Amino acid sequence: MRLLDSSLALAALGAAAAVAYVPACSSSDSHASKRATAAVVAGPQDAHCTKTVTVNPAACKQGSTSDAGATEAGADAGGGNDVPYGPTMSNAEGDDDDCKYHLKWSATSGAAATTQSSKLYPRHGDEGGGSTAAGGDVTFTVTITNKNGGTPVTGAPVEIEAFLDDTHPAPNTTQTSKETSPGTYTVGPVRFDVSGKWTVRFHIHDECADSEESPHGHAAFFTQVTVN
Ligand SMILES: [Cu+2]
Repeated sequence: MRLLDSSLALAALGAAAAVAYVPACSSSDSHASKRATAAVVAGPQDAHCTKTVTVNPAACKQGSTSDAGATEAGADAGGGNDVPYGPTMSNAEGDDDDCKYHLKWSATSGAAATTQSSKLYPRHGDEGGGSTAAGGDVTFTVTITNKNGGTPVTGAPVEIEAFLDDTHPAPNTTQTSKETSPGTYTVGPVRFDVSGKWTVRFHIHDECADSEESPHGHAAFFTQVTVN
């Protein structure tokens, strides 16, 4: 998984470099020619955590190190039922499934047609299935703090998995994540191809083992998407 991510990152860099020599995306680019907005869905306030788990960085590498591809892909296929994910949450903040982190998120519509091509970007549990369909790109901002002490979670890889339902993932994009201030990350683009009530799942430290005290965590929120 880490090797794969690295090669993807290199591929992404290569793609970015190549794009730099090409005139800015023209109106003929059909991949992201729509505009999407992703709004918070109001609902019951998240209160699923009855405990606070303190992350142990050393636990990142515990367990199987060759797992990621096989084990997680198998376990997570389809975002299905045998996955240790908690329920998708409403509102703009909540705790991760394992009660390690607290997240607050917002979304910003990106300019249409800012990407020239789409790449498969397999992440935890998402080994493809996305398309390169047209849609609108949205960038998410997420602020992550440790539940224990409320300190910012810095230097964390953050990735987003988005899906409308079990059979409709978001079209592929090459996501990047940038920490703009300690514990606050902009992640995207995420492409939405149809309107509806989507789930956006933030993956934190996806490179780590998915154990009780590992830095690996996930939190999923509903977002009402409008594409036009
Ligand atoms: Cu993950």
